[in-house]
Amino acid sequence: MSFTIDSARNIFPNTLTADAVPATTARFNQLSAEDQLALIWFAYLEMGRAITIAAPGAANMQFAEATLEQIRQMNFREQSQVMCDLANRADTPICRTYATWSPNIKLGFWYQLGKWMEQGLVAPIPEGYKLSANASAVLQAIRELEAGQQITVLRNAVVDMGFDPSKLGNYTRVAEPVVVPKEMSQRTKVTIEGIDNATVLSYMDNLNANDFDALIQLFTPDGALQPPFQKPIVGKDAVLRFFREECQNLKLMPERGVAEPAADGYTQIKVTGKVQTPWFGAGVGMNMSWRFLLDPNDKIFFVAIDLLASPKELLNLVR
Ligand code: ECH
Ligand code: GLY
Ligand code: GLY
Repeated sequence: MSFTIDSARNIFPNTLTADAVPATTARFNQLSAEDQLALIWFAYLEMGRAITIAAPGAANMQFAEATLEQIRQMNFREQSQVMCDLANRADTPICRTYATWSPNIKLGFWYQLGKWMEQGLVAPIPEGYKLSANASAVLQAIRELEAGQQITVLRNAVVDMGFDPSKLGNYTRVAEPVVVPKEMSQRTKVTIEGIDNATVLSYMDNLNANDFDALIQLFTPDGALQPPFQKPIVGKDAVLRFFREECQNLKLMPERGVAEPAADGYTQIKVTGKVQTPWFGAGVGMNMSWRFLLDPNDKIFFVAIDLLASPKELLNLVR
């Protein structure tokens, strides 16, 4: 029996992922648009007391600028309508534009609207707005998550807003420009307790250096990458596009791992450690695992990246 992407997804089945994230997202999605926006506003204010969101880079904002300007010119009623349309995934010109943006552009767009809401330039959540009982319960559930899970729920909420991209037909994807890879002299090398596999070490180092061309060469032509809470992205072209659009300036800090032979000369390797996003830097360390399945030539046939249920899972390397 040789591996398929589907069978590869089941390596290291004892990995406990943060199920609270999709569960909370599902409850969030049941709420009215007004409740969704108000809930995120309250969560954002509360989180902002503990952690700081980095301002989006200019490169990131230029693509949202025209839409942001258009919204800034509107009156409060129209602005509230646009925000509700986005939460409702309505079919409007702005919701269609939003659908073409990469996650970081969507996040940068809301970052700017949030600033303008604070400054009184964009319609606030009405004073004294009272969340429904369900929305209050979802907000409470978010409060009880660890920070890495909280920011994942927020990111997912933002990514899912706007018109459904799969209904757009042919369109041009809009993402921030790809940065040049780090200078060789600026690069760092990870060490992972229990792991000396060169492919896994290069994966971490190349991703940390934004060297996506070197990174993609570690994959088999039909190789796949499964981001947290998503279906696998299959094939070198699609994986490379994902790296360029969504994986710049991440900081991977793997800590430990285990490697063992699998069927047909393959090797399965699980690594656990922390990951930082450029949006929060050292302020939020996400507890992650990587589950690699390497072919007999040590090329990556499959890698799943998971957000772990708790810090305790960092020590769980059983298979
Ligand atoms: C306001 C009210 C109205 C509604 C809204 C508002 C604004 C909300 C704002 C939210 C901002 C949220 C942000 C969240 C950022 C989260 C980032 C995360 C990143 C995780 C990345 C990971 C990467 C893992 C990977 C690894 C690999 O090896 C391969 C690649 C990859 C308040 C106005 C909406 C402003 C900024 C969670 C885990 C390790 C899979 C990528
Ligand atoms: N400040 C985070 C980003 O632009 O990706
Ligand atoms: N997907 C990378 C980030 O949001 O920082």
